[in-house]
Amino acid sequence: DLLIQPFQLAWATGALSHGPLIRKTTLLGDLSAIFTDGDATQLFPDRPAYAVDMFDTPGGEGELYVGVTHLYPGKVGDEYFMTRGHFHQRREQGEVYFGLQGEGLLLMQNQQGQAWTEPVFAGSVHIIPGYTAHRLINTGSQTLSALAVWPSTAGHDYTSLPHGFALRVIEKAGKVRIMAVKHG
Ligand code: PAN
Ligand code: ZN
Repeated sequence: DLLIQPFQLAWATGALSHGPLIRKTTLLGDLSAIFTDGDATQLFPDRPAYAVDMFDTPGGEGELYVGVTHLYPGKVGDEYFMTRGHFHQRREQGEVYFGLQGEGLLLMQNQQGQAWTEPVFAGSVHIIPGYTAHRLINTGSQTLSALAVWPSTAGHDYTSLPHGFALRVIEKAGKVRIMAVKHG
């Protein structure tokens, strides 16, 4: 066949189509360890916090995965909904995120513990370097959706931030505040 139809992405919503898909939904109840008021996640443990849709494509050395994260709006206490966040198991492997809809932040942190954020919005492009943990945070009132492309061999390491990320993002007096975390 000389003309193969491509997969499709609706840029305004992040809806994927025309290819085999996998969806993984993460519930609030799965995330008690990441929020300051973790116990509050158990009030609504079955509420979806985010969903990741991926094209079910072959992995392997040199291959890339494409997926969209839909992070729903909400807060746990005063802390905005966020993804679990991770380093890649293959530490040197980076990733690119593209903001599609909604408003939020991409929190990044290097292996020296330095952390910073970038605003995520429709049209934003984020080059996540290797050796850098990353997490999305939804500071808006709509779903935050971001497209991601990453090496299929990257893997997820959810355990190597023993103290969590060094920044937290909360709402205070109706405003988004980025706070440094103090470890005792
Ligand atoms: C993304 C993330 C996705 C969900 O596809 O996996 O946003 O976040 P967590 O994996 O931290 O729960 C990605 O960064 N892949 O490498
Ligand atoms: Zn990643």
